Amino acid sequence: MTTNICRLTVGQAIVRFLARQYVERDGVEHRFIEGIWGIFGHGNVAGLGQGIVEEAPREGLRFYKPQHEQAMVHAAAAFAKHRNRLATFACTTSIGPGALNMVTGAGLATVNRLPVLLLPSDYFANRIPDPVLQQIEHPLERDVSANDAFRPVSKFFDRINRPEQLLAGLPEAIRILADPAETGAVTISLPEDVQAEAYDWPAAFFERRVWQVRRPVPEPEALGRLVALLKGAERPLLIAGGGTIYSEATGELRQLVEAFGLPVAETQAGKGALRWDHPQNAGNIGPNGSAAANRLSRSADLVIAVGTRLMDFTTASKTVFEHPQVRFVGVNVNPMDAHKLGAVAVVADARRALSALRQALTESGYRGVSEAYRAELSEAKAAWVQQVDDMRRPGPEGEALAEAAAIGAVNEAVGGHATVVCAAGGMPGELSRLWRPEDPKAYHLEYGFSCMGYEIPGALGVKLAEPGRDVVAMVGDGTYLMMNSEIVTAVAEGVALTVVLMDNHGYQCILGLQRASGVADFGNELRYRDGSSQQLNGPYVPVDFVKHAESMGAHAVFAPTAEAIQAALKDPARRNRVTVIVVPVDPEKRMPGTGTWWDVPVAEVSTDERTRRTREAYEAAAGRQRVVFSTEAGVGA
Ligand SMILES: Cc1ncc(C[n+]2csc(CCOP(=O)(O)OP(=O)(O)O)c2C)c(N)n1
Ligand SMILES: [Mg+2]
Repeated sequence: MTTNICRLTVGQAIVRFLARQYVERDGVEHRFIEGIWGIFGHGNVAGLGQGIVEEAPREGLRFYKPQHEQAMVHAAAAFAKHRNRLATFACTTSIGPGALNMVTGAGLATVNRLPVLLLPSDYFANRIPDPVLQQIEHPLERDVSANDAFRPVSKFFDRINRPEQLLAGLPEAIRILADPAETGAVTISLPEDVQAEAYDWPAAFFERRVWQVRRPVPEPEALGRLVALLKGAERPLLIAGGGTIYSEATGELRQLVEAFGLPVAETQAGKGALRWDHPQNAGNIGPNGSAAANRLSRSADLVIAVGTRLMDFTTASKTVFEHPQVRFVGVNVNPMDAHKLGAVAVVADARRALSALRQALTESGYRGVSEAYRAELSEAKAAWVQQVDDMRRPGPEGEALAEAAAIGAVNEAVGGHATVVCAAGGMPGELSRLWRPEDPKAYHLEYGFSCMGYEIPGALGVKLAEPGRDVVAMVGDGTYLMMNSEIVTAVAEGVALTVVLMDNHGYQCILGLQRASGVADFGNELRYRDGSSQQLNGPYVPVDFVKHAESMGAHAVFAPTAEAIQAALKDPARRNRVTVIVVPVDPEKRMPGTGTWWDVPVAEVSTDERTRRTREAYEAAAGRQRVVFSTEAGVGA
């Protein structure tokens, strides 16, 4: 029956299929693949590229062209993060370098558990013209290509050597992308000849399909164990991770912690789960955290970790939980995360788990934490708020700005509902302490991969996800020099984002780390070579970032004071154009440490006395790491 058959190329079929995939959660449908990003080359221009021009307009799919393949994956990941993983983009590249440029973006998406669909092209399946331009010829394994580099950084990988393989490959790709526990980068490698081949597809393959996004309920036994542990605990602490926000569990979180007086510490991905000024919000945990949250973490006897991967920046490399009998409960849709730190695992959707927990606690007669513990949280929080006020205040007039004061000025000007976007450098550790989000989408930190270069394409992705929101990318000068060219894309798309660039002459956070590791200063600042010196120790290399940004079509402002920063941000024209605000900051006005530890190994032997002393301190600190936590029910028993 010819009516049940569609004859299309692989390229055309992919576009038509992707356009018709939807996800549904809480009774609301979302188009899952909102558009296609691509950079063309011989690998995809005639295959998938032809499919896009023929199918995408008819299907209502928009095409975007970035300036760098890595950046388009960042934009897609940021878009998905802002939309709580209910929508993303597909990304197409040519073979070889274009494809490999996406590998870093794939790693970022997979680490952060964000869905992105990658469609790199591959060399010919028929292998007749081999070796083609950009083909790596593996000497032993003819079926290995550059795209095999995607395997370790993808949650699903398929190579389509015959058209009909798509019939199984594409639905599986969408299933994994839409699954809250399995999601990450999904890669479908497309040999260039196969992309152009036609096939008689069953029409049913292109029917509109709605994928249900799972919200698994907690098992009653697991919930019962959690209730028993909580009732026996004297100093419980809840950690809110990114999963709390993706699951839209922030309302449930608030009700739970208000009902029982539980303190909440946030991770980088979880910051904003509660408003910064919510009385139960102790602030961020770990080496980038608040004094209040870290104080409570040290003495907590029960830690309920919700929607977090428990990375080293959350656990202070496993030193922040000092209570000898501390127990963990992992509430996570992903079993691997739920079981970390020897936790009692509640493998469930965060929203459903928190709601079930509140109900079960109420039914059990639980009255919440003690008055003394509540008072301790309030006092610690009040003291911390005061400290942050002090750190955000600009110094005396005429002195160079500290980065902390510049961040304070930005936050004052844009308020608690603009989305701040950041990923790498010193700023993540400053923003986590200083920024004051007033809703769960106001703080967008990519701190799973902490990838320099994410910020500007990431801000573009956020702006596409919610065009009405004010979006501010905070970038270091190092990050800006690594990846700035999506400013051109934002200009071309008419997407009004703002970039605040902190110029401190190079990689100051790594210089700080170098000093803390007992290593002499070298190789981190942007300096000229000093004569015949082996190191780059000459004067700073000046870069005119204002001119650079202007050359790409942005409106650029030099803002050396808190007032100048605020004036630039309050300019109403900012809402209609790409703005780059260049802020010179004093590299030596660093924020004070948090008194927590981060495991960065120090050289065991050295001719330098400083390094030897640092190694001693390192060994003492490493000795406080807790490698194994008890899995026995201990709290209150
Ligand atoms: C792609 C990538 N390369 C290297 C690093 C390691 N790294 C982390 S921060 C940093 C320096 C960032 O410099 P800048 O953006 O100027 O921020 P600052 O340290 O001055 O705050 C480097 C090299 C990284 N996170 N990502
Ligand atoms: Mg810098």
